[in-house]
Amino acid sequence: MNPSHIEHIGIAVNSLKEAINYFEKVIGLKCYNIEEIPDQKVRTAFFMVGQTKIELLESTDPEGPVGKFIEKKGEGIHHIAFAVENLEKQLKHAEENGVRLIDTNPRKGAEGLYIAFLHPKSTFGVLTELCEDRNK
Ligand code: CMX
Repeated sequence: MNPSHIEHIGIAVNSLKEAINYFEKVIGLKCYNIEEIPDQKVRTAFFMVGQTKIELLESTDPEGPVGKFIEKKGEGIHHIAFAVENLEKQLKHAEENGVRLIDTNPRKGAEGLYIAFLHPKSTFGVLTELCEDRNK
């Protein structure tokens, strides 16, 4: 797939407000965007570290993916996202190599990126996201 970098690391949190406060006051990063993604049932907050973002995820619905994750495992790292080109081709490549796809087609995610998830049961327990920036 030749990812160019880690696009972001997603962290599931109970309270966006409290987690933003920690990342700003203690780590010293600036939150530059807060965005609600209704179809993912999350509110997100973004910080930049070099080329990589930290994406905080607060659930807006206990039945959503992040709500269920926190219920089962508690707060913590939820997923890792790689920046790739030609997302359709990368999904085909993953599938041909026996990886279970959550999204068979790219869809619009946060910050206008095209995204698709690979199932953690076929990626060594790590929910994996592929992201393509088509505005580059
Ligand atoms: N990382 C690792 N394992 C995970 C996981 C995660 N983030 N989320 C769920 N799992 C595991 C569960 O622990 C469970 O394992 P066991 O069967 O061993 O108990 C298994 O996957 C099934 O979990 P579940 O709670 O029954 O949840 P579902 O199968 O309904 O959904 C998943 C799991 C990954 C398919 C779903 O969360 C999903 O589609 N995620 C992709 C979308 C997403 O996460 N969106 C939020 C972020 C949006 C954004 O960044 O923009």
